[in-house]
Amino acid sequence: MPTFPSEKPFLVFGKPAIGEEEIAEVEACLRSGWLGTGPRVAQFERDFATWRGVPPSRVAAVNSCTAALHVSMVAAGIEPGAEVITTPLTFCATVNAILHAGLAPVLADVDPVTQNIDPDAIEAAITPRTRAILPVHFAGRPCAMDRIMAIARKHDLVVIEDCAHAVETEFHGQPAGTFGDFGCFSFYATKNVVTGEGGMILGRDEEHVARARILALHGMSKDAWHRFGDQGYKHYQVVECGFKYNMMDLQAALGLHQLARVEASWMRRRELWERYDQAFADLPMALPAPPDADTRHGYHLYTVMIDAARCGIERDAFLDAMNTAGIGTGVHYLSIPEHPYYQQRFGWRPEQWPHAMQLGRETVSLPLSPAISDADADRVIQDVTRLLHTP
Ligand code: T4K
Repeated sequence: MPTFPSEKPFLVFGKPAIGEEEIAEVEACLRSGWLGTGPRVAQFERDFATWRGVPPSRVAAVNSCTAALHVSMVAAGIEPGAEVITTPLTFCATVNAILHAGLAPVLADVDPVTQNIDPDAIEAAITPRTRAILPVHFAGRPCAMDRIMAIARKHDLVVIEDCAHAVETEFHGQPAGTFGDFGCFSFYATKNVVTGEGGMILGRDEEHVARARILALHGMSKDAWHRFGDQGYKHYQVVECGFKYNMMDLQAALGLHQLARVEASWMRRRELWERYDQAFADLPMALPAPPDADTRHGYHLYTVMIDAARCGIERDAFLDAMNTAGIGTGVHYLSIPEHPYYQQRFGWRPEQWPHAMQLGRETVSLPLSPAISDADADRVIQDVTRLLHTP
């Protein structure tokens, strides 16, 4: 197999685009001496609520999307052992959060074109023990929320949207995360809005969100910022057995400016997406399906399918060759049943969900960060084209 070693610096997949504003805000936070949950987190929550068009009382910042998913399922009051239907084509956190909440994950296969959970497969997976659906807006593409919400209403199910890839995503003009009972966002280092580690819960019901906020901080009625103020010390009460999932001001210091640039970053990733689409149009590899009408794609992952028969190269060999060429890539994702833990615990086999299995064995994510330049993108295009054109 041909390789094309490069003299150029390694092009990191998923490199976060951190600006001077973020660096200055983190420095100011450090100099202020208040690093924990405080005014910057409160401001980030308000800005995020404005971004998604909901009142601030319907959002709560946490330290990861995994935490947001876990706390949302607890705050939704789903009885222990109940079944939650989700997708096999996702990061392990989606399924692990269901287990952390004492619930039972049930997988429903994806649509091979959209890579999102298939509503027909959801309907087929419903049993008398089903209590919730956890769709993932994969790669930033909105799930078919009209059909999923119709199924949820018909069977009286809770819906918790995994929006880790979907900060900008909309379905029929409505933001992802505002359809279900809860929407859970990620601000991990490689996500579209970055706080390093971080997450946000957006809830339909203010009381549920208030409970989630308390659960995310040990079950305490007051956080430190509200305990120590000009009016003297205020006692807190532990009203729940909670978790340590609160976001720090240090993280929010990044988020404030990342969110302020969310539209510009989205436009840059769309530019790169279209650049790839044009350049790869005649190559044998399958490209991401174009965004559906009346939706807004979050452009989080640009995933191409390396089918060895069509492309003349195995997916993993393609990954290695790109790495040798100095281009970082990602794999989102080997399907959940490919992983030994779930095979041993549930007896799951990848073949049971054939679409997710095939996508997981062929997918390659190409660099799409707003931190990459046109020249970087042209390098990616050149090396991909060379690899797929070389007999
Ligand atoms: N639901 C879904 C659908 C998710 O994708 C995730 C997390 C969650 C829930 C849970 O969200 P959090 O609890 O984490 O907020 C990997 C996984 O592929 C991704 O799905 C996962 N998302 C994330 C936590 O980990 P990648 O593949 O984008 O990044 P990673 O960590 O493999 O790094 C890729 C490249 O990025 C590295 O080669 C270098 C670069 N990088 C990475 C870091 C951490 C940097 O340049 N700087 C950095 O600081 O996510």
